[in-house]
Amino acid sequence: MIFEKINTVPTSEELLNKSFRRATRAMSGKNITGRRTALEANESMMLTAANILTDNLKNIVRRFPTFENLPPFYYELADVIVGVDDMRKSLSRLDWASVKIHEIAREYVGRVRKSNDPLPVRKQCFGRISSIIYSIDKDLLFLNQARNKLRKLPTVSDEPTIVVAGYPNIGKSSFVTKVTGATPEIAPYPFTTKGVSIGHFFVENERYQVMDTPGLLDRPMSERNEIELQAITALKNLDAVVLFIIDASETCGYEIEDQKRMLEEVRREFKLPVLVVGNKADLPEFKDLDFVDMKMSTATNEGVSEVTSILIEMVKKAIQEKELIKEKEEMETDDL
Ligand SMILES: Nc1nc2c(ncn2[C@@H]2O[C@H](COP(=O)(O)OP(=O)(O)OP(=O)(O)O)[C@@H](O)[C@H]2O)c(=O)[nH]1
Ligand SMILES: [Mg+2]
Repeated sequence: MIFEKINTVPTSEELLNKSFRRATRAMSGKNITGRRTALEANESMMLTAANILTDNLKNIVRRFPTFENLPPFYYELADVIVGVDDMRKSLSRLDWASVKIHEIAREYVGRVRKSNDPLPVRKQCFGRISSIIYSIDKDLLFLNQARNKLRKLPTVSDEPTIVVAGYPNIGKSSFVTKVTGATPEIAPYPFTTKGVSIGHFFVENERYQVMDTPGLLDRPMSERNEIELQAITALKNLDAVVLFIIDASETCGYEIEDQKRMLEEVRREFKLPVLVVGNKADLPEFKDLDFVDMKMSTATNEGVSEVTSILIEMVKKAIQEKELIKEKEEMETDDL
């Protein structure tokens, strides 16, 4: 999973406890008698505590991804789910706290050296460090929530993809199982309880990804909220085409008119190439429909490999067009 490297983000309380405990432990067993050893002891307690805090804060920041480098699909999902801007702000406040704590520790090391009684100086230092850490309490909590949500994002690779859509019970899973020849892997996807299932197949040494999207692309777009729609359109960042399956026998329990309406919505929302295929061609109830491009039966295999070949051609073409656009854009910026 792409975000699995992010560890739990500790609370401010946990951070402080950990660092002060360690600082105290570093001192235990040392025989502090004279002024000199007392100075050294307090000095090193402050430095230990500060180092542990700055190390911890830096580690948290480092383990979060650099959002600019994320594949666009994940960037968009991360943005929908937690807000990339808010994450950036919180992370930069952690950076700020880390710098500040380092400064405070150095300042107080200087003060301890000049003082007759180092204990109150050290206590004041810990007080200031604590209030810095408490001031980023909200950021730590927010980042931990973000982390928990990001970890649930699906493993979708940046490779040619076929997204399978259509009403429930029309043969989406049957198609995915047929072409990938295996039980697809189930990956979590925000807003679907069932997750998306992802399978792969190879043609001429090229790997293709097939996504079955139960609960995601099996009901009308008009029933969805804004966030859900954005999560769906994150898919457009993939090199993908949509296979829209119609149950032309209506044995799935949904009328052709409703299925057709959903198809129009999918076209509108996705702006991806769509292949419309009538499934269950083996049934006597099957109807030939004018808006359907091809027909198949995942039960008898009729038409399945033809549909797959057309989909592959469509993905290849989509990728070529994308590359042409990119080249053109690069040439235009060169001209400037
Ligand atoms: N006769 C016939 N039945 C089919 C065909 N394809 C699928 N079915 C049947 O239709 C039912 C639904 O198939 P699935 O592949 O589970 O459909 P789905 O679209 O994934 O359904 P959900 O995951 O519930 O949305 C099953 O009982 C299949 O056996 C077909 O080509 N012909
Ligand atoms: Mg299914």
